[in-house]
Amino acid sequence: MTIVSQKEKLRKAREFLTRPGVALGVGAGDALCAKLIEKAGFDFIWSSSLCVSACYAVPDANLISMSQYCEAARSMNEVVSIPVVADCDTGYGNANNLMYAVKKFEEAGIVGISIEDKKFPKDNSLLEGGRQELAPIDEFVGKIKAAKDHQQSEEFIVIARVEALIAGWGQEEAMKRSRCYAEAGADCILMHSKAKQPDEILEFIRNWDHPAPIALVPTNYPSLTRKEVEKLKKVKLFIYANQPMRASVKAQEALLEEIKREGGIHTIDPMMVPVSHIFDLQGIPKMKEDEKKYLV
Ligand code: SPV
Ligand code: MG
Repeated sequence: MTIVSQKEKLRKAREFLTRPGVALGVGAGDALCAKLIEKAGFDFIWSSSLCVSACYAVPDANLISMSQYCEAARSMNEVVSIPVVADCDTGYGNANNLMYAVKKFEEAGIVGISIEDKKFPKDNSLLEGGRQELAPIDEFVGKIKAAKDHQQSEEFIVIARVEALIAGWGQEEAMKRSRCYAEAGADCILMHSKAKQPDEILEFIRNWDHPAPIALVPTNYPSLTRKEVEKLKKVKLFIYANQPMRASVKAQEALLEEIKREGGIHTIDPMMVPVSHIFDLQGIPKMKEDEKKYLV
C-alpha cells in the first residue's frame, strides 16, 4: 500500500465536499472490510456503528465504548489510503464526551466524524420500534460547536446527522434542525430516512437552500442511485452503510450450512477465496519483500 499521510487524507475528504459530483463511501466494521472497499475503488470508508457493533455481535445501542469504536476506525485507517469517516453516534455522551472523542478520533487519523441529534444511549435508526428520542436543538448545537472548537486540523470534518425524519417529526423540524446545525458550523448535514422510497429525502433536498452539502445513507431506499443523486448537485456524500457486512453474513451462513449438510469441507471450494487471496489482503507480499532487505 502506498503510504498516504493524514494530511493528504484530510485534503481529499475536504475536496469531496466542494468538488462537483458525489463521493461514494461504504460502511465497514473492521480493517479487512475497509481494505476490500478501497480495492473496489470507492472514495472513502464509513466506520459504521452498526457494522462495528455487529462485529462484537452486540446491539448498535452504545453498548461498546468510544475506545472500542475508535480502535476499530484506527485499524481501518491504518490499512487504507482513502479517508475514513467515523460514525460517532451521539458523541458518546454530552459535549465533554464528544470533545474527548474528537481528540481520540483525530489522533487515530480519522478525517471526520458524524454525530447524530438523538439522546444517549441511542438505538439504531432503522430498528423497527426503536427508541428514536431527539435531543433538544440547543444541546446538539452545543455539541457541534464543541467539536468544531476542539478539532486540531482545520480540514477535519464534522457531519451533523439529523434524525427528525427517522423520529417521525416531519419536514419542518428536519429543516429547522438542519439550518441550526449548519449555522453552528457543521461542515455537512446527513439527512437520514427509513422510508422505503426516497420521496421525503428528495423533498428535503429540494427545499434545502443553505450552502452546507448533504450526505445520504440510502439503505432503506435503494432505488435512489448514484446517477440520480449526482443530478441533485447538493448531495456530496453518498454512503452504502452496511452492504458488505450483510453479504458476508449471508455467504458465511450458506457455507456453514453446506459443511453441515455434506458432512465435510470437500464441496465448498467454489464458495471461498483461496487462502493465498487472504495472504495478499494481509500484505504478505510486502512483508516478504521487506524480509529480503532486512532479515539476515
Ligand atoms: C451505521 O451504519 O451505523 C449508521 C447508518 O448509522 S444506520 O444503520 O442506518 O443508522
Ligand atoms: Mg450508526
